[in-house]
Amino acid sequence: RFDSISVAPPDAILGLTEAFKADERETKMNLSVGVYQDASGTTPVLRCVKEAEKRLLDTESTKGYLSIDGLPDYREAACQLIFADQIAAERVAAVQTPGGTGALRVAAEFLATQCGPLRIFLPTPTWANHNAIMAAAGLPVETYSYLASDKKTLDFDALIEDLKTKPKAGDAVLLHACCHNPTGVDPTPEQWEQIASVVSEKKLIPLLDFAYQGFGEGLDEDAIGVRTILRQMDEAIVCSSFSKNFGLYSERVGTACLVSGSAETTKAALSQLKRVVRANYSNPPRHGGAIVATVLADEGLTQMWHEELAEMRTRIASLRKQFVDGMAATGVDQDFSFLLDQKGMFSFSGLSPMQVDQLRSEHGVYLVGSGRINVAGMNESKMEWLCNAVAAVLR
Ligand code: PLP
Ligand code: TYF
Repeated sequence: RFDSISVAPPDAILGLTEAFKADERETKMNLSVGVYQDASGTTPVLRCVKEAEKRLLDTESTKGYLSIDGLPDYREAACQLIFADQIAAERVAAVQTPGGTGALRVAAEFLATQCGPLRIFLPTPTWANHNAIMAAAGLPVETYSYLASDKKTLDFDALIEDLKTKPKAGDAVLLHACCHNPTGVDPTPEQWEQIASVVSEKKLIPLLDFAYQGFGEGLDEDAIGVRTILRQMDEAIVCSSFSKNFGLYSERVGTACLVSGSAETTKAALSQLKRVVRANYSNPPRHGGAIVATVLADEGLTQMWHEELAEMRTRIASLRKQFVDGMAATGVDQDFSFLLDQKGMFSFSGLSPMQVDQLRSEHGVYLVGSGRINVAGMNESKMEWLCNAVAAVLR
């Protein structure tokens, strides 16, 4: 029976990192997967995380199962970061999940089983895994316009028009809370107000994917989308992740938060979220959540985290600038200054699939086929080399 199984296509992004590792060229650069690399080219363990781990090693007294919804201190700290004091705790049902991906899957199964029948609307383009996660949970997927045809800016009129005309009351709409993946193009605060009014008027369920809090402009600044929606509406689901902002990629730490209008509704929703969790992975892993809870319970470690996060954020902005300047210095016709307005790790470079192929085969620079660049994978010491390689395929 197993001999009829066919080979599944590799993950369009993670597959590239395997190819990159196998590439024997000495000078190469991985700008595919969304992972932050420091100036030495490594993805560091944050100092605040190391310190929290030391403390945990001394104080942790059990490896017993966590409850289905995870560590209470973790959940409280995660919700505080997302909502600040805007939402009363009794209105938030939160479960600690294995990463942002786990949060999205829990949210999607919750929507499919508790709010259906409904469809979910994803922006075009979006993170490829969104489609897979929603489909796996049994949610029919539809799309709404996002990126303009220049591939550099938001087509806001088309977005609003689509949200007004395509979904029906009760459908869900997935919004990237900040640092849109793969484009780096985010709505302005005024645009968030308008998005929130349409989502509210149309009685849609907002599902906010918040995987990059702190990578755009700052922890609170990046929460503006979530908080604007929740000023205009009682209900939303937020899926957050500590993979990027704590560098806890492999520890799998995220949160699915459901906000409702009343404590009673929240209680019922939490019981259903826990039912989804039980049937998937029973309860979340302890270590990553314990790290986050330890850091955020300690003023000194929290301060250290803020500094380390700010360092990653400002370095990415500086890499954007160096790349734009470096490309201008090569003398190519293309102007890359649009990268300066974009937020987070990613931007579309505008390179065609053929140019992306050529960049990989001739120069050892790995981008995703769409031309998406992970700016956080660039490196000061190899910037000139990178710009020359990109210029070579543009000529
Ligand atoms: N959502 C978006 C938009 C992402 O880019 C990612 C990236 O990994 C995730 C969710 C999931 O993150 P995690 O690694 O925490 O599962
Ligand atoms: O978009 C990215 O690069 C990150 C990491 O299946 C990632 O979100 C990529 C692909 C994938 C899981 C995570």
